[in-house]
Amino acid sequence: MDTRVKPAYDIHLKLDCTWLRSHEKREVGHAAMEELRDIRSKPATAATHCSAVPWRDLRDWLTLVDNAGRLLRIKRPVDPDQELAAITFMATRRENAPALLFETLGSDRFGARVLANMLGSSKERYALAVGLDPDLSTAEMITATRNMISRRIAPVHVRAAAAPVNEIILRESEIDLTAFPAPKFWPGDGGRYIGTGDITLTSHPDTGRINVGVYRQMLHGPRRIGLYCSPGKHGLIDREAWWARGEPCEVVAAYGIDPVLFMLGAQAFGTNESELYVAGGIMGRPVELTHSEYVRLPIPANAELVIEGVLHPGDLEPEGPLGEFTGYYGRERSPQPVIEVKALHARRSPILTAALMAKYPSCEIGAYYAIMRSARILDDLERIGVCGVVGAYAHPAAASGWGIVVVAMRQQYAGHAAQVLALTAQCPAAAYYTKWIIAVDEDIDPTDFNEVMWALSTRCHPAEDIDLLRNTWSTGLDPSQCIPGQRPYGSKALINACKPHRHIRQFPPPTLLRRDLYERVVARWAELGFAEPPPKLTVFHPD
Ligand SMILES: Cc1cc2nc3c(=O)[nH]c(=O)nc-3n(C[C@H](O)[C@H](O)[C@H](O)COP(=O)(O)O)c2cc1C
Ligand SMILES: [Mn+2]
Repeated sequence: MDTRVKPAYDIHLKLDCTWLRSHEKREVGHAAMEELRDIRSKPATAATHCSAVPWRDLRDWLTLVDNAGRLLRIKRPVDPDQELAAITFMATRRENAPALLFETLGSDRFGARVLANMLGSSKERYALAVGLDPDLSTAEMITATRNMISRRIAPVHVRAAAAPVNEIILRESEIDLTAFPAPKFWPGDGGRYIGTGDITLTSHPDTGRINVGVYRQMLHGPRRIGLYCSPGKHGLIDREAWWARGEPCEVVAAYGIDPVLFMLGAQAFGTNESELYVAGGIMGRPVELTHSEYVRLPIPANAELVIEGVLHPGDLEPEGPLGEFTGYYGRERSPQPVIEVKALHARRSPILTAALMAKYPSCEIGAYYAIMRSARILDDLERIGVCGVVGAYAHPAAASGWGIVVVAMRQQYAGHAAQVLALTAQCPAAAYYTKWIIAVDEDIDPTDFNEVMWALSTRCHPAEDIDLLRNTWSTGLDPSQCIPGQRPYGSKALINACKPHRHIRQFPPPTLLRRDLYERVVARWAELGFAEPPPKLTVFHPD
């Protein structure tokens, strides 16, 4: 099935990896050239993997969202100090709320706008971002995502003069970031956050690999921004490597960014892998970068607002806390590195992307994250080689997809469900945080909470079917693990909600429709007066 919508334009980009260090230019540049040739040599609609997304930047994508009726422009003045977050939270207490473009913001002196709930709980906006049919089911989007996330396309370089982000360039003392409507979200937040729906680029001094990470950034002053990277994050590894050499760590941060770079910046890949290549693979076209002025990193050519800066060893200021994706405040205020801003690039009336962290469905880490995490869990299980896994879903309502994973399987032998549960619980994509791993049979759609509740209530015998793993990988952001001064050792419940394998032959048959009757009713559905389409049933009474 070609699930991609057709690209709206052709790609004609000049390839020039001049930001790369000379020793890797040849290799990476050559690979990129090969991949571009590959893209161009095939007709755009020939196969799913070579069509590009039908947008070029955040503004283009917002037009698609607007045309789909999923963008609300708020023209009335709104205070970025907590009021913007309050409106966003209240507007998103139901699933599939529209994206919110705040066009008039108190305290704004730059003519900036703020986009909130960019993706949130909307799998349709995820589909519009990655070029899928928005009507696909969640399970179909997970399958398509597995395909896309495995591709790599090298970024390309566009001339600085042609880069939209260079409409306005300010240097050193010309810069005053307090002119931007950086939101304060929750009453207990430690300050205004210019960066939440952001991306931060750093490089590793040994390899030159450019990392893209979403790390929060608190505004300290006109040219000073706090950068919080938690332990193990690649931005922190890069920073420590530069500082170990006695050199400052250069960074580029974008505060208004397209949805694919935002989504990829929040996914963990290998330490030596650049998210820029994965983003290209997902978009079916290269990420466009351009030259910076001060640092040796590239800047995203189509971003809305970008800063170049440096982190100096020992330059720390108190940072945080911030209301988190768990629905609680995160870590205590602590000294964190500060970016000294050297240059600013912006489009006119830039759109800052702000990510509200809150409990579902108000959290920016919602549908997209659940789909991507599920895709990567299924990739891991396939790589391990366990048979019979037919689906998985990391439900977004479970703390943005971190808390619960449901895995659907075809039971093939005694002990099979226990094996799938244990492997799912500890596979790299699912091991962090996840507390509840639930195995269901293949007739249960793991993305449908009602089906999962049914399986738990009718096929699971708690005294027999629950095992615990102790001292597992977790995070202090889990409020049940936040004892100050202690490392976060988590635990996991493995819940077998499959039909008991021992008694599978005696297990009562479920009440199912006969297929011929289902099809007859589907044919009569409209005639019977139903306006909505009939439900898609896939499991029927055996003939
Ligand atoms: C909106 C949002 C805010 C985030 N804030 C932070 C943060 O402040 N610090 C952090 O270390 N990770 C944060 N993350 C998670 C990282 O983006 C994620 O772990 C990502 O994998 C980091 O990239 P890396 O793997 O290249 O280090 C945030 C994610 C999102 C979506
Ligand atoms: Mn990374």
